[in-house]
Amino acid sequence: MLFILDYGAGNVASLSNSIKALGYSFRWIETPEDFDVATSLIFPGVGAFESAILHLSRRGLLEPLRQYILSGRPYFGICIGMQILFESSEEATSAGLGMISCPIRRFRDDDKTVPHIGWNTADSFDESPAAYYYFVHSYCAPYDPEKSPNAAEWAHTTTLYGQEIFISSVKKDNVFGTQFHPEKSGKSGLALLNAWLGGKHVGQLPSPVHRRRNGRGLTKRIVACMDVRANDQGDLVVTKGDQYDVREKVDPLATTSAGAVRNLGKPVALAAKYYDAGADELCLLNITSFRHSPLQDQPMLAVVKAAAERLFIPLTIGGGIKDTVDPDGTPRSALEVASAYFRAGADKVSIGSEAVYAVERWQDNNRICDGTSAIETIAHAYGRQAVVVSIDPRRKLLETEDKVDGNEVFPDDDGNLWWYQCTVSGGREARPLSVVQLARGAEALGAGELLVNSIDRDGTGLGFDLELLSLVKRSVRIPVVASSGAGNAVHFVEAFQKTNVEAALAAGIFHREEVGIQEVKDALHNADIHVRD
Ligand code: 1PR
Repeated sequence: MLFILDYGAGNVASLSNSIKALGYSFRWIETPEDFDVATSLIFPGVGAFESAILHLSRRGLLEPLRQYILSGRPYFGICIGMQILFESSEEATSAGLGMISCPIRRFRDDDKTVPHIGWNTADSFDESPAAYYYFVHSYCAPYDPEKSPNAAEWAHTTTLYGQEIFISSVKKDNVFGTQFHPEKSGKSGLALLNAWLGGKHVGQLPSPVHRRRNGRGLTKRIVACMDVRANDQGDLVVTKGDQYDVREKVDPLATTSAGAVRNLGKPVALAAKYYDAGADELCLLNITSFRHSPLQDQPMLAVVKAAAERLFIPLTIGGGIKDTVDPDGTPRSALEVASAYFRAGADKVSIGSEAVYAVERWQDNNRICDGTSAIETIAHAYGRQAVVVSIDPRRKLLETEDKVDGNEVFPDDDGNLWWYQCTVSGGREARPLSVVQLARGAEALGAGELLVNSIDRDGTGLGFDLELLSLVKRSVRIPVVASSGAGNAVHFVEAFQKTNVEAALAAGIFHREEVGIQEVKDALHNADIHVRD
């Protein structure tokens, strides 16, 4: 019987969906005795090494896990489930299982953004072609055969990130482990899981024979975004605004009614289409959730669940991640809201308005992180890689009372000075906070990634706001996703070449089928920008 060990952090829904999609059934490890009857075991983990060890120890599962692995029965550890095989981690004071004598270390961030988020190749030591898998982690096992011969003996594949080579999968006897997430790695991930589930885990996967590394490192990511809201009939639809206005303008041909919410399709069907077309990631934003509690929004949770059952790439859900009160007066924390989305199948949550308020409070509090904001509580529970901050800035003419640094102020052609002002509630309210102040504050509070929209460019097709992206990119060390304004494939090339963002997102051109995801990737290939095939 296949068992899965869940230590309560991260999205195990993805793994369970993948296993079910491959036609296998499983049970969850609930008690130490379950290890006795398990004939194979998967331990997936996102989040922190320390909390994994503590959680397993508290539930009395750490020693049974060690005994299970030593018994020779098949084990597959994913991410933290692989790292736990090592002796220790810089992230934690607790020791790991110590089967691989090498410490897990934090990536250096002098030459690259940390966490390492996205698609990279797992380069095998034989001649098999490198496959792309999805990674999300800040700590890794460095590949250094001289310093750690025992670790090198276990190394099954390595991966290049910046100038660092790390062990991206390990294999020895009954034990297999991957730093990447096969359950989030599309078809190549499903194929790997299927091979392991089919019994190819004991010595039948390619053997490590030490060879050159052939990887090119992390790819740039193409993200398809769906803004979701109820239309006037109450159905959840994918909509798309022009500068955030999602209602139809007066239609001279009268084929649609002016004022109606634009309907560009059903969220799950569109999400499935983009997965099949090769999107690297998907994003669903519940754009009117500021009006009510997402926990009451069962249709949206059902959409996330149905999408997660159909897609095996990372899914970000945004909208309404904040402390709320249910209509019956029950208070709900932002962490509870995020947890509901994670349980439904989200891999990351995106926080908009609440991040602005949190950074304002942080600034007023002498930049002290007191652990209470939504960013902090969710990052603490699920890891910072699970927390995206979505920024909705708009250009604003500089006035004497505006408190912005000189390097955030730009002149226009007429000599006027303007800056990027943050907004909340989908652009409805401007706040006295600049985009750089928000980006830096969000990073300090624990965000793992920034989604940088532009109200001025949204839906215009004029291209990404390169000035805005460069400004944010040079202000933080976490990954930045460019959003708003893509009108053709060249706009993506420009964004990557001129601002070095990690990912670029589009909505309208994909929904209206004006540009395809493959067309964007072909243009990037031709410009020698590394993307997943
Ligand atoms: O504030 O935490 O509840 O989150 C609300 C989220 O909903 C935020 O991420 C905010 O950006 C988003 N949102 C709110 N109102 C709108 C709207 O359009 N009226 N969507 C909205 C903004 C922007 C992108 C869009 C890109 C690309 N969405 O998601 O997809 O601009 O579009 P394009 O390629 O067509 O130019 P909270």
